[in-house]
Amino acid sequence: MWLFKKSQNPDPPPPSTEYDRPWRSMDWNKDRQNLLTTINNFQPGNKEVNTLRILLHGPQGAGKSSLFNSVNSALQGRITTRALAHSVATGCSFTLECKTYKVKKDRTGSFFPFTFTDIAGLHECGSVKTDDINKLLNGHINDGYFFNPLSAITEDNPRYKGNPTLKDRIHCLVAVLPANTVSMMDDGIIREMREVREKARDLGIPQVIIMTKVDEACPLVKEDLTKIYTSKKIKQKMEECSCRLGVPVSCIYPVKNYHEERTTNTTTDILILDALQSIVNFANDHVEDKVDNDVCLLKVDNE
Ligand SMILES: Nc1nc2c(ncn2[C@@H]2O[C@H](COP(=O)(O)OP(=O)(O)O)[C@@H](O)[C@H]2O)c(=O)[nH]1
Ligand SMILES: [Mg+2]
Repeated sequence: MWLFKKSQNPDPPPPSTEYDRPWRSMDWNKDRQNLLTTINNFQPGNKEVNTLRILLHGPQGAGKSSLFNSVNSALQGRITTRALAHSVATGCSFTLECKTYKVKKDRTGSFFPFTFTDIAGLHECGSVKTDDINKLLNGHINDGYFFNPLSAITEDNPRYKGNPTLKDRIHCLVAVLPANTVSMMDDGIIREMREVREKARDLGIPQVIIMTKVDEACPLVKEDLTKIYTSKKIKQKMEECSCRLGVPVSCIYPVKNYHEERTTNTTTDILILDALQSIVNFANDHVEDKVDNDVCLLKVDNE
């Protein structure tokens, strides 16, 4: 009798993993070309700074090198792997090079007016000293410097720049966190990331969070990347990143990097290019603000 009754009232369906409407709008058919055109035409607004410097920062394995490769791939229209992803570092005693990458614009040999500095990141057993990252933010460290996890750079080092100007400084800090493991991330790493973030904030450097590996965090998104802004799981992971790092959700860009693909595709490109456009705009606003501030200061001095 009861069994019969139960079959008449089946269990309620599991709650949906998707929202009815996306929380960010994106035109998956049109936006790629618009984004490419805008980025191709972009020029920094401050003539003293012809290249905007973007620093990638985050734990080892978060997808920093893959993010640079994905930006490069989306802009070139083919898969490229210039930054060595998943470096085979073993143990705790390796040194970490500060490497800056330019992105080639076209076959004439010109470059986009922005660069990415990729440093192997923070991890449990020895990382780039926070003091070194602060120096890097301020433009004191030249490319090719090998970070020593045990000691920070000293002023007598040949790669130390004594009097950096605005063009040498970092113009946007990009923190990279993986969606699939953000909950399990060591508190020490998060603390270090917050410290760097706070330092950047004190210097007025804008910041963006890139949340990678969305495909690993949500099966729905793995199946169909266009569901990224309707997936409840991705929203929840973004809220987690926001809470752990202390940044608003609006500064977080979820992306899937190219990591095993052989060709680029529109949806992956759009997410990468949309994040890139925001990063470049924030960096540009920062260098323009610096000019405005300097002009204000000059005016005050003259009064
Ligand atoms: N599934 C997936 N794997 C990724 C993604 N981004 C990076 N990876 C993989 O994660 C690993 C670490 O990436 P890597 O770029 O070397 O991290 P880094 O240490 O921060 O530079 C590599 O095996 C990548 O292929 C992503 O968006 N999705
Ligand atoms: Mg790397």
